[in-house]
Amino acid sequence: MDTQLQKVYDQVLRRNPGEVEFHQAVKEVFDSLGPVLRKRPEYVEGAVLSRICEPERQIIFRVPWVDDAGRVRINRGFRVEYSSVLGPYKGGLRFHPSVYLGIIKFLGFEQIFKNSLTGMPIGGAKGGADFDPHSASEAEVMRFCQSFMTELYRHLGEHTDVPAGDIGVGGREIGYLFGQYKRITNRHESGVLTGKGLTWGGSLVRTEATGYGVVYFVNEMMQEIGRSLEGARVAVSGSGNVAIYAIEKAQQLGATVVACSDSSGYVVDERGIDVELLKHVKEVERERIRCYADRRDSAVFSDRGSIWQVPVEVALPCATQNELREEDARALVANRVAVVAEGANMPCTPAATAVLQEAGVNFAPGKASNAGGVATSALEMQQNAARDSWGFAETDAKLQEIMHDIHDRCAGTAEEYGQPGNYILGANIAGFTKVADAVIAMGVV
Ligand code: NDP
Ligand code: 2IT
Repeated sequence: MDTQLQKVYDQVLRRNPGEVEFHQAVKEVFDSLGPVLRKRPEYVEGAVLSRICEPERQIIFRVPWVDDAGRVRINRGFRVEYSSVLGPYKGGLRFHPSVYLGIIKFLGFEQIFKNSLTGMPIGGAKGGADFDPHSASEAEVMRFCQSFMTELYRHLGEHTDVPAGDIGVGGREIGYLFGQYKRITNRHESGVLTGKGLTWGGSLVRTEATGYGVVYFVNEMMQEIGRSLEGARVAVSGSGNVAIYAIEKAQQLGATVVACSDSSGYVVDERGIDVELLKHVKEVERERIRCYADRRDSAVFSDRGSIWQVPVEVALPCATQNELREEDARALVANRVAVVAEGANMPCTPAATAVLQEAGVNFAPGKASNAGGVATSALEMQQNAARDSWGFAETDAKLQEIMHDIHDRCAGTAEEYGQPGNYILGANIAGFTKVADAVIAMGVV
């Protein structure tokens, strides 16, 4: 790493002890920025990097609620408002037992550059709680969301901070959160959250957007190397919002998705995943992935080894951070994978990414390939601001255009910096320079 960058990185390590995912996310971006600092000394003089690494505001709060047995339960809630230079703070909420400040900060940091890449006027943020919706009843989830919003509402607003979903926060949770916001403030302020229901300010395509967007991005990458998704074998990890719609779109474009997973294991289905059955098992029944295999003759469940041992041309990690490790990358390379695109945030470990890049695999980092979700959130905000709602085809066309533009921005920047095909470098530099220029323009604030 460049010495200027190393100094700032050392400061990040000192200031944020133990936050390993945050350190990893910062290092991944910094590893790309050496050539930029050589070209633009004003970024060093203006301490732009130190400023970007320090969130504008970090909110940590108690979330008290009462479970079905009448016991008082306490969780910890977070909202890290990272950067508002490009627009209001924007980014999802994650409810998962693994959540702590380091996870929220890594996600918020990534979100700054992702949101910049979308070309939309949105800043970066992330929030959540160490709450596990899987082990809570419907009524408990509602009470938890109400308590969470009872604290968070004072920090939100359509021009201030606009959360959405992430792991463990889907349409159901956004409904409870919006209901409580509306009740406390006495305002039907639809632009305050995205991922809303379609009858109360939600946007068509937002549900599908992240998964569809990943596949639109992969389509662009494959065109670049003279290949196509038609007839390709694909593996998609996870079976949540991002995974389901990545599977749906990949199959619509002629691929066969032969495997998907959850935290309990994975299924291989050589006939191609039946996405309607998968939706039913995961979204209606809220069941484990094994139930998919129980209902489908062609599918086999496994809780040993890894989904990445299944031979595929295209691998889409869409579950969680650091789920695809060095040995997984080696297995994918041995099976001649051509494209790996991150649907989740930071799903590939640095060692895995290095293996893939050294083997010449076309690799897309999440901040580029999964940006379709937040970009469509920004489209939802546009519709809310105009008190309008657009049709599915129109919104989907905008999403496709946005993914095309992000692809070209990353590919073009990589080429400009002498590393054609390096989407990591392209995404980091293109995402960063737009934010850095805005930071400089606004003075020391
Ligand atoms: P969901 O909660 O809908 O689904 C998450 C999926 O990942 C589930 O199948 C879950 O399995 C699995 N998973 C979660 N944690 C783990 C873990 N520790 N180990 C193994 N599997 C795990 O979340 P989303 O689909 O919304 O999010 C998936 C990823 O995509 C996340 O990284 C998120 O940050 C990212 N993302 C989401 C966007 C969105 O719009 N929703 C936008 C951009 C990125 P199980 O049910 O067993 O826990
Ligand atoms: O990681 C992400 O980009 C998201 N979870 C979506 C955020 C949003 O505001 O739509």
